[in-house]
Amino acid sequence: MTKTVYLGMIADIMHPGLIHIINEGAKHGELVVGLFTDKAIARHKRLPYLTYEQRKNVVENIRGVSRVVPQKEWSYAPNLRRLKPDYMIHGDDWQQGPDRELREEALSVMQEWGGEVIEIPYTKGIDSSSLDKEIKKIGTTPDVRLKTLRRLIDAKNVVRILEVHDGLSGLICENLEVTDHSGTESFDGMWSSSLTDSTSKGKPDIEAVDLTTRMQDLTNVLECTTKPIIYDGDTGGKPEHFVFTVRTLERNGVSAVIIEDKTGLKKNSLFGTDAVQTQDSIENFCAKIRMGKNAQVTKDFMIIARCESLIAGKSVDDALTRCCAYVEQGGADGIMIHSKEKTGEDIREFCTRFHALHPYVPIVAVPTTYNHLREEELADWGVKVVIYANHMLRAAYPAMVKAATSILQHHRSLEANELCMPIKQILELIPGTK
Ligand code: SPV
Ligand code: MG
Repeated sequence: MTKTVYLGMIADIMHPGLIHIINEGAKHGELVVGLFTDKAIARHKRLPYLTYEQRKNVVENIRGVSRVVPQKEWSYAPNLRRLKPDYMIHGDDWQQGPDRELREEALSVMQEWGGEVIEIPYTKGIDSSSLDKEIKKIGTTPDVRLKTLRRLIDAKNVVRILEVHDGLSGLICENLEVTDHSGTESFDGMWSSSLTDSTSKGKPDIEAVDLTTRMQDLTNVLECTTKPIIYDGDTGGKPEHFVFTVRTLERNGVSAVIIEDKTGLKKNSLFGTDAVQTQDSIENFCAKIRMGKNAQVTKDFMIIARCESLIAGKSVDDALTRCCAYVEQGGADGIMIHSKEKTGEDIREFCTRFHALHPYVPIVAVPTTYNHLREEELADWGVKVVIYANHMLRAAYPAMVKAATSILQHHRSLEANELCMPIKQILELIPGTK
């Protein structure tokens, strides 16, 4: 009987190293490729450039591949146990580094039926990680960027978004990674905040900075990043104007706009009931969302309805009634529920109840005041997207004031120097200076 060989692959960027391992695998029998799904990858690495279907299409047309099956977990064990292949093949690079545990597990699982693990020398000089870096340098297209948010929402337990207000904060969101024992953490995308966009221009957060001005600055972010963007659209303005906003954002590759159910002069929500603010009627707001949905060109762009009931001191029931209508009558693609309550209890109640009614509608939360809660806990309540809405600007401002104060106090910058990054470091921060 023909032997079977299992090979797990992401197969995003094809290169000779991958063809080599396919050829080696096929020598031992019928080669089954376990193609990692977006979900399997999302917790461990960035999402592939190609979708699962696109990758599948490429791999099943490579000579030597008998068939392609989805690998839905990061661990090989479930697929190995299901398929019980005679061989599993892998590059010997997993003997070191973070994949060591996967290797141990695969070796012991294969023993359950007397299967064998074949390790072949890793192809030097060409590998997916270095190609990945090269591709990242090229950047992205509006179309690819736009689609990424929906893919992340589908693939991840919780999507982590950071506020950015210029190219530099954009680069932090794009590149920062923190590695600890449980893996590597990074941000999934960016929040273009009305609060920080206005504040960084010395203006109040009252829709005084117009779309054109905000887009000009967002262009700087778009130019040096690839991650998806969620745009804070304030109230969305007049419905007749909102349709143009949707088209502008889409054309620029923004993935989603969030509009809030306020009317009249909008003030920042974190004032709570200290500022007089009026909520729009359910009818009007649904009509505005619908006009936006009808105006969008792509199928992937998202219009997320933001409910201000809890900010306005109203009940969770009121928020639920509104949000259900925004989804059912307005056609909103998601809900953002906002609160400035410190405990997060109102958010917990809203999310658990809304999630039970609409389990597939993504909930967005902005834990600025209830910031003791971790993403995992919010996700347990049904939150899909967590936005850290203002932290880059709030961190930058006190640091700048500190340095400026020191110069005033000492009539020189010697003392401020240690508050600043070294000149060498800032010169090398942005590649391409030299
Ligand atoms: C923003 O970042 O501008 C927001 C979120 O709208 S909040 O400031 O919390 O209202
Ligand atoms: Mg705002």
